[in-house]
Amino acid sequence: SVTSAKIQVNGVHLHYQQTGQGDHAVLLLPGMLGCSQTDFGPQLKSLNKQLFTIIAWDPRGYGRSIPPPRDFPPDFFERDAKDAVDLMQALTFKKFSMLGWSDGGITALIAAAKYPSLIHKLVVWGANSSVTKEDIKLYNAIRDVSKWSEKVRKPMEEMYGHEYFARTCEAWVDGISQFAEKSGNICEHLLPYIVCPTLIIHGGKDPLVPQFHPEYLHKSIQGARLLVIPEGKHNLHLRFAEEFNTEVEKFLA
Ligand code: TYC
Repeated sequence: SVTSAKIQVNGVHLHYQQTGQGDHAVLLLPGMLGCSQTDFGPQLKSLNKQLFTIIAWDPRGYGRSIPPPRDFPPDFFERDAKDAVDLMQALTFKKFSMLGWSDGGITALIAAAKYPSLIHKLVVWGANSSVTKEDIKLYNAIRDVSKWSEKVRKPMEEMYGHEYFARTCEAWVDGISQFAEKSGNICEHLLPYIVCPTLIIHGGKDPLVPQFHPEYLHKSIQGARLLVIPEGKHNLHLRFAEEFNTEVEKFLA
């Protein structure tokens, strides 16, 4: 069974879902505007519950961790990274692994670099450590949520209502574009400080995150492994859940 609860961390009531009884604690980190319910159904259902205790969190302003409403100050990824780590400490999981998707992958990279003694293993997919001109074009193409595919939009509108969803998506595009106004760097400077075993997964057909990004992560994180799922797109952990879960379980074991 999957339980749902809230706990106060850094002044916010963070919501999370939890399942499994294993010794190995694993935190699932959702993508932009995502949360445990919208992003991680197949992982909460099917990852091995004997081996792992699985926590899927809703970052502040996302999912059921509202209020506060979501905002995007220049350090929003660092803030999420600290919230995520402090959440796991509050739940008394001393050391844990992280599975981070997209923006959640960026958060996980930062957390692994800044809190190396707390992180056991790291898996990221659809993540990027910088924002390029090409990325900015792609971001602006999703600013208007009416252009999103029905399949991705519907669970978001059910979670947030149309208004909050549309407004927060625009705020996210502005928020992530802040990095391009500086050097484009999000967390490239932190990658050398990641010392845990790291698996980078990439969908060969990801239309949102160009292949350049996982390749950069692969060459910048010591000892990292890159796994490309040729037919995978951005949501490969949902569309190819069985293969994804199997690979992740092997890596974490
Ligand atoms: N980073 C977003 C997420 O967390 C996904 C995304 C990537 C959106 C690239 C647009 O151009 C984009 N799911």
